[in-house]
Amino acid sequence: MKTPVEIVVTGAAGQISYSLLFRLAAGELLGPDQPIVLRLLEITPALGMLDGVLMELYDCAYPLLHKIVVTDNPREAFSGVDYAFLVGAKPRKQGMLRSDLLQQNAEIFAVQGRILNEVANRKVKVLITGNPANTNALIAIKNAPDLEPDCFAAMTMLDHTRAISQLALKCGLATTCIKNVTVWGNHSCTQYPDLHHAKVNGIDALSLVDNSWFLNEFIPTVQYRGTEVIKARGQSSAASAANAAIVHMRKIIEGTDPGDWVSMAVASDGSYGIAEGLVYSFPVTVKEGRVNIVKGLDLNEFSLHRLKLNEQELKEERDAIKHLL
Ligand code: NAX
Repeated sequence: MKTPVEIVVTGAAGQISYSLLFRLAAGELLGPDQPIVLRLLEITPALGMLDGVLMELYDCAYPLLHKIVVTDNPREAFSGVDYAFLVGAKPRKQGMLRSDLLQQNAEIFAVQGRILNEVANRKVKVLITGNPANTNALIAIKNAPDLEPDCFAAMTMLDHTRAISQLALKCGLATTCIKNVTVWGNHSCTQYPDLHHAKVNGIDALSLVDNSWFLNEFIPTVQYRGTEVIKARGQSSAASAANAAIVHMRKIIEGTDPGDWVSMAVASDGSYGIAEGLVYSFPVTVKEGRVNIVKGLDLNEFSLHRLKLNEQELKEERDAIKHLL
């Protein structure tokens, strides 16, 4: 039997995890012959609810699920992990300012970054989903000085798959016909879903759709999709977020398709004038586990302005938590 791969999921009793855990256990990340250990982290008050999830995981009798560790201790959860899905975060409550949410969740990611730094596999791949995801990832990176910054990314893959899907629906084609879509910036409503380099069956996407659809429908639909899902479902995106988390990690493991790229929020190297170190969503390719920002794309004034707005917002978030960096 192959050595089991260690995967931690935080916020394991939450709604995203309720989809994510079962897909991981079914082998959707690492394939049908790779056993896994699932390490589930929750806060103490949620351990009771996590018990129910645990029962259901056992009830599936997954052949690949070698062992399950349940804990409220991050050190135990992160010990030797190869892949870390940091989903757990405090939800925004009524009357809570975005800045309060930022402070409270920032503390969580400072602690988790420090502990990953101490006990995780040196080649760990960490995906931060908990919001505000970009800035949480920045905090984790800064608190994990012994791990390479490119071990970490924040999730903008859901925005990316939303963008692909909207374009495919508009063109009446399968999502596989769409390539080179980009989501730039922050995982917030400021994000910039960009079709200037996108191709539909090899043809420039913007030559197939009219500009007013791009500006007035496509961009806001992708930006506000999360809000619309909450309005319709009464709860935030969960299954689609879990799917995006798996797609993101699979791209890290398997690499991106030739001629295509995906969107990931990674530490900026200064590309496109974005301040170095900010965790910013770029078009990236992945080869042999290394994430490379796609360089040299031509950006018009409209796009540059959108990129700057995102940079500004992320700088403000960074400044609000600078005591943790
Ligand atoms: P839930 O509120 O259902 O679950 C979150 C879980 O995290 C809870 O069970 C809670 O007890 C746990 N938790 C809180 N603090 C923790 C800590 N310190 N350690 C471990 N666990 C902790 O939220 P859910 O719908 O699952 O969403 C989770 C996070 O993903 C939220 O921050 C949400 O805003 C964010 N999202 C991010 C997306 C993205 O694309 N980056 C999209 C979906 C989602 O909105």
